[in-house]
Amino acid sequence: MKARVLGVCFTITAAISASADQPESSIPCDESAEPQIIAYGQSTEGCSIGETVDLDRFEFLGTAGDQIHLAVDSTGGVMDPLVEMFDPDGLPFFTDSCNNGCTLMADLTLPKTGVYSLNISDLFGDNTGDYVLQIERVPPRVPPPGVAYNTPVNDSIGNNTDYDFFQFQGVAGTMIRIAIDALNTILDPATQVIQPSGAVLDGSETFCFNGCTLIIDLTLEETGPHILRISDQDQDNFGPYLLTINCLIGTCTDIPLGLTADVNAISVSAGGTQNLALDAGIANAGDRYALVGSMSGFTPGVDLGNGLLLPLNPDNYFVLTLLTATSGGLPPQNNFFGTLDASGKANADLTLPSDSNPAFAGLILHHAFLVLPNNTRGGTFSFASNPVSLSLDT
Ligand SMILES: [Ca+2]
Ligand SMILES: [Ca+2]
Ligand SMILES: [Ca+2]
Ligand SMILES: [Ca+2]
Repeated sequence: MKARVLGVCFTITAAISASADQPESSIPCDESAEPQIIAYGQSTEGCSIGETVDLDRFEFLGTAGDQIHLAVDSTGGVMDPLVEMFDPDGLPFFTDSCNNGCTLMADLTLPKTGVYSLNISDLFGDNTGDYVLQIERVPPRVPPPGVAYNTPVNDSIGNNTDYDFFQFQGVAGTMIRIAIDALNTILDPATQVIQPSGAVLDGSETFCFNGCTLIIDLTLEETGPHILRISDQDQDNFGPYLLTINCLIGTCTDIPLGLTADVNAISVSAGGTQNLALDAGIANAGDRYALVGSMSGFTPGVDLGNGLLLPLNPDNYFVLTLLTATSGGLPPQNNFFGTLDASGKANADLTLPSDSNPAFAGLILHHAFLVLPNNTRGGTFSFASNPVSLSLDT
């Protein structure tokens, strides 16, 4: 969401740190273009049950076995969201509702692969009101940013239904502390940790209320990348928060942080630079990488096989960044193609000169990087980073 991305300007820091918000994706509702396609991780914008008997249609692509979380937040205060879902064969799959401006939430496992239909209306057809729909896959397909131990991260639950995901490296037997400080008076931080096996870590599903700091100590049971989910309990509040993961007992190692930016907005009139830090981990030391971009969003992205997703939607900018990759990128881009150092890291930047074309204002660029196939790996991609946004302002 643009407004939220812009709000990040005040977190600008001199050094590259994990202080910037991860991007969110939304689709504007269009009553005349139903059924509307919604991708995992997206929320709707401007949807409403405009008449008591209105019904809004959506479709999403699901894969058998996907665990999804569905949320419909009735933001107008009175509408009773009724959700009716049909599987790819058109058979009823899920129906539920709640009352009086509530948030309807459901965790479901998809039985089939294909296009699911989802209808939203008002229970009993006697209320109207705005709402937000969001469908998340848990864990997400878009690679989440990495979090290093003992390194604070600022982010936010951008709207009530937002789910934020992070990755950290876990070592079985170590004890860690996850602390989430809600930076307003209404956010109710709620968590879940998903282990490398896909199982939820015992004791990791917890929350506290009303701008609290949630502190949980967990003994890890598996070694490998863990996913941390942060959301608002009951999905009826939003706000910024500060996250830190600390290692309490044992030796904890950091996960590759993926792609990190120092700023998320540049003014086209004043100009500026977005510094990008790339970290694919030591397993990719000495390999070639390419930073690629999109002007049309990061989800659903491009499936690279091998369980990897490049979180960028192909468009003209995407093609242009690919074509210019071997020369280091487009003219404003520096080191968009190169070789990772002995730690699997690199730096790149994108500089917009002052008095750039005012027509660029309002654009949101997304970038992510790929570690390119090399012969020792049999020609497959080995790493795709999280997406990072850059909002071009007036
Ligand atoms: Ca409608
Ligand atoms: Ca009703
Ligand atoms: Ca968020
Ligand atoms: Ca809440």
